[in-house]
Amino acid sequence: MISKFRSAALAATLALAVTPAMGAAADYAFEPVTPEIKKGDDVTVTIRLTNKATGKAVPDAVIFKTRVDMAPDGMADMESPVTPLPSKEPGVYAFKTDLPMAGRYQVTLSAKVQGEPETVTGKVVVKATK
Ligand SMILES: [Cu+2]
Repeated sequence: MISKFRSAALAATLALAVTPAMGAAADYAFEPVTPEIKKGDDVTVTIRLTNKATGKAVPDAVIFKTRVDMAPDGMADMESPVTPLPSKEPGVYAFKTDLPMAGRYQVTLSAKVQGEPETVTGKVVVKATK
C-alpha cells in the first residue's frame, strides 16, 4: 500500500512539474529560421527564440530538451534523433536531425532562459520537401 501511495504521490508531483508554464511560454516565441528544408539525413534545423514583449532575439538560452517527430502528419511515433549544434547567431539555435520523408515535422523544445525562472517550452513545425 505504501509504495502504491508513494508512486501515486510521485506521479502527482510529476504531473504538476510538467504542467505547461503558460506565463513563461506565452512571453517567448520559437520560430523556424527556414520553415522548409529539403528532406534527408543530417539536416540542420535552425530555430529563433524571441521575446514577444521586446521583439528581440533571446541569446544564451539553454535548450535542454528537444524532440523531432512527424505528429503534424499523424506520425507522432516517427521520431528523429536530435543533436544540438553550435549557434552561429545570438538567439538562433541549431540542431542536426533526420527528416527522412517529405512532410511536416514538429520540433518540441524546452529551454531555460536567462532571468526567466520558468521553463520556456514551444513547438515549431518545419516542412521537409522532396
Ligand atoms: Cu513520416
